[in-house]
Amino acid sequence: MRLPIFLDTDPGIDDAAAIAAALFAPQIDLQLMTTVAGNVCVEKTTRNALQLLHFWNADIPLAQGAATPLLRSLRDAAYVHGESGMEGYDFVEHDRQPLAKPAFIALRDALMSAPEPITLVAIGPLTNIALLLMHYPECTFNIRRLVIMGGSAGRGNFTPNAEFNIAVDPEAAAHVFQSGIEIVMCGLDVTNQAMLTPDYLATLPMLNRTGKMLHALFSHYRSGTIRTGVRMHDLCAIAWLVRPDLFTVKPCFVAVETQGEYTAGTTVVDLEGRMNRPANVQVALDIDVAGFQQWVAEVLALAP
Ligand SMILES: [Ca+2]
Repeated sequence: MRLPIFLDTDPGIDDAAAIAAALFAPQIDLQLMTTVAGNVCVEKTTRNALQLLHFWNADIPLAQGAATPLLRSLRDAAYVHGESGMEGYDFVEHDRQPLAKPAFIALRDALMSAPEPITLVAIGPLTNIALLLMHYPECTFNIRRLVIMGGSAGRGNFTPNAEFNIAVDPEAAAHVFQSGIEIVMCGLDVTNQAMLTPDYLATLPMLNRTGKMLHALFSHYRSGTIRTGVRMHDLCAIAWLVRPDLFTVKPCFVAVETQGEYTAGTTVVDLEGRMNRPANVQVALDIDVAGFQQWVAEVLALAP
């Protein structure tokens, strides 16, 4: 039986690769997509997500989510993903529209009517997930777990200590991490290792039209280059769903710093149990990189 998931995303170039895997990994049943402001503003992440669904002719409902973090103004990552958020490929025009309700309500409605518990996957800032849990805590009975790309047990990639997705909306992340739902955190500890090699990238344009499109996007990506390899941060969260055996995971207490003048958005990961608090997050600390690369190649080969 395929694993039913709802995917919250801010495409985003590595998001595009993650969406491809969520659509074409045979073990996954992608039932709902929601967008959030992050890599670029939410109008652009929504447009990008709809363009990707149209590219793959995928009939997945999509709801647009939060335009800003809960309390802060948006600081985006257009310097990594280009002005549009998905620079490098000319997608065709289409008339697809998002659902006529905001993401956190679409998530509530879909969770309440799902016949079995759903795995939430969040690969952008956690604003929509926090809004869902704040407004509709009754939904948690039907959340199997939340798998995120975000955070770090070590250093950051946006500020010295904070990873981008958490740093954009620390208050949302703090609420989600304290909510009591089961959380798997694929942070920089694994995602910085999750490189696709230049040799593999060079084969993508010949693989299929998905490979051609992703190669064009990767050529404009600034988290690595097509010549040195690209980091597939968001793809790690999808990989964990299908191949948890590729990851070394440790249950830890994790808090999100929201007050620090220099450290807001830091995930404080209590690896040694010094704070004597119960573990609230399964933290991915290591990844079998060769196994990951092989899995990515297998999945992308299944795409059109
Ligand atoms: Ca993302």
